[in-house]
Order: sequence, then structure tokens, then C-alpha cells
Amino acid sequence: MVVGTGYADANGNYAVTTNPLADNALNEKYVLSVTATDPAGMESPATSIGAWAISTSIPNPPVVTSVSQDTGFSSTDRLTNDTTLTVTGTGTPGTTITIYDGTTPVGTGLVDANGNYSVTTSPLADGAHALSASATNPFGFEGLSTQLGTWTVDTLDPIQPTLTANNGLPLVSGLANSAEPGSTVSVVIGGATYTAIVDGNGAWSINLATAIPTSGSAPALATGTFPISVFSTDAAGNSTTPSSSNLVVTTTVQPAPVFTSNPTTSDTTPLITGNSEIGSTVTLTLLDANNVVIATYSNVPTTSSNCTPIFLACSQFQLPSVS
Ligand SMILES: [Ca+2]
Ligand SMILES: [Ca+2]
Repeated sequence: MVVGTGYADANGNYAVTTNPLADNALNEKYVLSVTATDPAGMESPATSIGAWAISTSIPNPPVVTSVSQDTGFSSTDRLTNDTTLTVTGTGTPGTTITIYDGTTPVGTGLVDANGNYSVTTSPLADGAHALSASATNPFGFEGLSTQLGTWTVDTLDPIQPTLTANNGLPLVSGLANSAEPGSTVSVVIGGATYTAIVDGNGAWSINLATAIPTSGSAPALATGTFPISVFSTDAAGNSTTPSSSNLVVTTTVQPAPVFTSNPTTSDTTPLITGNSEIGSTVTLTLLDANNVVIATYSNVPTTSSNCTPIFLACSQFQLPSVS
């Protein structure tokens, strides 16, 4: 097929532009050659100018259907301990998908004949990684990228929590800085696992007498000695090796609540605060001069940093106006 003609000038030079050539399909090329034809119509043998692939379009950004695994507490927070993430999705068959960490390629793979691809990255170091994916057609033209967001890889175990058993009661806790803030402390006793989220100060507590296990059945914690183990799991899903000890329960009697407010007050709507065991119900009884009950109030204390010691909880009563 003739795709262009022109005349050689008086010096024997020529320049011929082809007609517009359509984009090649995958693995197709134009095989081009040039001939000279004299005024008498005699055509020369052809001079090959090689095989040319024409591509004027760039691939669409790849469609990403999943990035896995996103381990730990959340499967959607892009915080993971998986260092080799697998990106799957769809694109134009025959294009090459490249995964970038910033501007650095960290994995490539072909889109198959059905339009699917799956690319696993090379190992990513602990820390933040801004990932994206792009498609490159067989002619080497790369399209715009699809952003995959910033992924944080964390393969470090949290610090091992320190367990403190309290005064012979089935209460276990960790003082401030005894565990990694935000991690989950798991306490395993008698086939049951209890968990607590470590607060911002690295403290946590579990009252085994009242807490509901996250797995297993709550054991009967009468007076005695119970093997107990504790470990911590961070948000990315890394866990420490459980450390074992014994919990010695000598009493299950709850300590009496301690109130700190001055009982003599001119305030007709006093706020009464105090400490009591976590999980216990505190009842405040108002008596008159003849010990006749005027009113009772009750609430369940909640943990508070203002309360001491750490395994006790704050209880507050805002009384209605009294006379
Ligand atoms: Ca996660
Ligand atoms: Ca960690």
C-alpha cells in the first residue's frame, strides 16, 4: 500500500510525509520501504526503512480493586505488618502495571488477556509509603497513575505489658508506661481471654471479677492461685510473646467506696465524688436526722485519671437540691 509520494528536487533530495497512519494493534507494526519511479514509469527496487509501531494514545489509569493485606485492628486503615502488598485490578490486556512507592517502582506485572492483573510489591520497609499504580502500553507509553494512598508498614512488636495484680483481688492492671499506648493488652486466665485498650499514658486495667471475656468462658475466681499470662497486640497486628505469672486471689470482698467530699456543706446541690472498685455499683443513701432514708442514688463508676489508686474508679453524684 502506498502511504505517501513526493518528488526529488533538482539536487536529488526528497522529503515525503506519509498519510496519517492508524495506531498499531498489540504486536503489530508497519513495515515501511521507499521506491523511486522515473518519469518513464520505471520503479526501482525498494529500500527498507524498517518496521514502525505507531501509538498515539496513553493507557488509562489502572482500576485498582484491592490492596492486601491491611492487617491489625482495621482492614481499611492502611496500617499493616504485611511488607509485600498485593495490588489487584483491571486494565487493558497487554499493558504493564507498575506499582510506585513515591517515584520508585516497587513491582510490575502484565494485565492478562481477560484484563486482570495482580502485582506484589518488593518488601517495604517499616514506615510510610505513598503508593500509586500506572499502566504502560507495549510501545512504552505510560498513562496517568491511580493513587493507592499512604500505607504505613509496622513490623515491630509493641512493648511487653507489665501486669500488676492488686491486693489479692481478681483485678489486674498496668501502671502508666507499662504498655504501648493504643495497643491491646490481652490477659489469658482459666481458658478465657480478656482485653483492654492501653490508654495514652500506657496504663490499663481489667477487673476479672466483672469483665466479660472476649473469648472463652469466665473462670470462677474464688480464693486461690491462678496461672495468668499477658501479651500486647499493636494496631498493625504485631503481638508480643505472652509472659506468664500467677494471680493470687485471697479475697473477693470489694473495698468500701471512699468519698472525699466534706459532709458538712452549705451547698444545697453538692457534688460528691469518690473512689471505688472498677465495675462496682456505688449507692449513696441520704438519711435524715432520724436515720430515715430520704433518697438513694446509684451509679457505676468509670475510670478516670483523677482517681487513685489506679484500680479504683471515680464515682460522682450530683445531688438535686437538698434542704
Ligand atoms: Ca490495618
Ligand atoms: Ca508496632
